[in-house]
Amino acid sequence: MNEWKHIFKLDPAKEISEEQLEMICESGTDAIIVGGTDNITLDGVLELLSRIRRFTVPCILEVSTMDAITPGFDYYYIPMVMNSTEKKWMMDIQHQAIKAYKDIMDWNEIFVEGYCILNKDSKVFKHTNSVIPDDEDVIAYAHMAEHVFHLPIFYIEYSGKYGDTELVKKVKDQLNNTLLFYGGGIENNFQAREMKEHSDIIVVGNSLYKDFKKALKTVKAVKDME
Ligand code: 1GP
Repeated sequence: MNEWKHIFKLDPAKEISEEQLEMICESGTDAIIVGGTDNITLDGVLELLSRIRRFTVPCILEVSTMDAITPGFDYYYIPMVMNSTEKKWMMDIQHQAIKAYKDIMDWNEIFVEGYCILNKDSKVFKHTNSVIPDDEDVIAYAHMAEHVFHLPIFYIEYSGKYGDTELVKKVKDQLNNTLLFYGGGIENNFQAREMKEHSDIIVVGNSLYKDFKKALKTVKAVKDME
């Protein structure tokens, strides 16, 4: 994961054709995350997993509901929403999941993400009752992710909206061990490169369902960077 630059995020509740899925999986992206906020069902997750499994690209489940956890993925990402006002999104759901599944959990496959959600209009922001932090707050969350919780990933999430590059850069400058993921509103090569410049890994989601060809090109855009 330390060498990765680009990840596509696919929503099991949204339609993607076979042809498009093949192009995504063979695009050269470093991994596919299966994840979303609304209408995530075990059937939907399993169906998408089996379709992606026909290809060799690493496949990750980003766990958003306990009901849709299944074996068979290469990795599991577990979000902890640091700027939620409710403790359950930071700790309690994860606690319950570990209580239920600890005997079958392989910690080599599991990575916890410190999430900071910065688009107040996104579904995930509302769903998790988050609040918009100022820049100093975000930087403090990044420090907590790295130094308090020793998390492998700090995720700046603008889901659906292109974010503040200056803020992303400020956060990146503070992190040494924790990887910085950026996701939100990346639709073209310029945005992909700009955000990759300031983060470790960019995540491209929605634009696959809006302008597929442009979204696909973001892989090469960041892979060609030095
Ligand atoms: C969403 O961060 C990802 O969880 C990607 O955001 O869907 O806006 O590309 P977009």
